[in-house]
Amino acid sequence: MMASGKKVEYNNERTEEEEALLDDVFKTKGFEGIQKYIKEGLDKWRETELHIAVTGKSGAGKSTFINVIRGLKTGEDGAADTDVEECTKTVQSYTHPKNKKIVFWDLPGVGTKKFNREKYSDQVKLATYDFFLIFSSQRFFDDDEWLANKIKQMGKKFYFVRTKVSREIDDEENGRTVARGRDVILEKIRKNCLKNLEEIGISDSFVYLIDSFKTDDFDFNKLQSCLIEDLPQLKREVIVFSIIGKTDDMMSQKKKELEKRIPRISLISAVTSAIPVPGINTAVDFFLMKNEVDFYRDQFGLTKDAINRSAQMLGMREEELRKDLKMRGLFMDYTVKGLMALCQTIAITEAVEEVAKFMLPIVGSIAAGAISYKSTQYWMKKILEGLYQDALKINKMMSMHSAKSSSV
Ligand SMILES: Nc1nc2c(ncn2[C@@H]2O[C@H](COP(=O)(O)OP(=O)(O)O)[C@@H](O)[C@H]2O)c(=O)[nH]1
Ligand SMILES: [Mg+2]
Repeated sequence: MMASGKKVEYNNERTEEEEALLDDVFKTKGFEGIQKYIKEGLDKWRETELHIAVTGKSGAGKSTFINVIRGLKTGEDGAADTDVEECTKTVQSYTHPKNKKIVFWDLPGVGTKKFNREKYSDQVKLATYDFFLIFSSQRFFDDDEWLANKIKQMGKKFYFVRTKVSREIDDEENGRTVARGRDVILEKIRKNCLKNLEEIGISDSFVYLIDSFKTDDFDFNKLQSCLIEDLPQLKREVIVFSIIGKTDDMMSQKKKELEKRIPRISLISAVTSAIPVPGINTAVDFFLMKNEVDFYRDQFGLTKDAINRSAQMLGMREEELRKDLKMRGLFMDYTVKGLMALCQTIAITEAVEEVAKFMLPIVGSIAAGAISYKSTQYWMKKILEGLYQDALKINKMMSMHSAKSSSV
């Protein structure tokens, strides 16, 4: 079957990363070896550990933040106790509910009798973390500067985080006769924080103003995005693919990382088509495609269960939600059979024309391989975009819904 007259737009640009990957696998392994190698690469993030240290004085809001970022409330099973004097404790660890390899470490702040500068590095095993969040609900002190320098010397990143800003804004608003905009108050807090950091010898820094009870507000998302951007590729995948956040910004981060997998998925497809299996149509690796699409849906909160949950929150039935939003991605049949039918709608003649221009080092000489590569790439991009748009639509509907219910 062929969709007559349908123009297929291919993107022939190959990234350097893709190029190096193609070269490397081609030289060292046979076709089967290549398949295995790329598949393992796709899953490597699942085995990669990420250790996040949260440090700061007692009462700064460390435990509360760790609970919130793990999607838990104080008092729930597995949640950290909040408002607990920590002088008797040392270091507590909490794993991420979606990925046990992400560990949050609740560290006591430096500068108490028990945790003084001389012993701190050893006591908390400072060298073992990937990055540090230095918390305060008020001022930062010389001890924070000392710690920041230690972290810098180890070649690692730290971020200053000022907590409980919502409460401070409320207090300030309540204490005034003439109302002042929340933004104005927020900027005043920011300015004070930066001045405070300068006073302890840290200039050119940024401080994230957050409130763990208002994660949609202030710098909470900015902090999350910044951590992601600063991490090396594999660690970035760990956090982007594990984090539950559903903001538009998070969805776009997820899309960006998922997109990077497409050349590899396409290459496996191409290689598969070059290995003849009698009696099986291996033009494209549909099982692989289906797995990847399932992964997209899980990432975007578009599995059947997740859509059901979203529909419930909106007070609708699942079918209603799909129809209401005219969801493109969700109307598609993502079974292996459905994907096969989809791929057959590609204009084969055009795909073959493309092959002439597209010289893959490994499979370029094999027309079937090049066609598989291009059609897998084409459809995965389309499917990813469709699902991404659907996720944004749900987000929009959710925020309209919550705005409506809070104005009632
Ligand atoms: N309003 C507000 N209260 C917070 C915030 N973070 C923590 N708290 C409260 O501050 C107290 C101490 O928090 P906790 O997380 O136990 O601090 P830790 O000692 O640094 O672990 C608790 O009563 C929390 O409910 C926040 O961002 N906003
Ligand atoms: Mg605590």
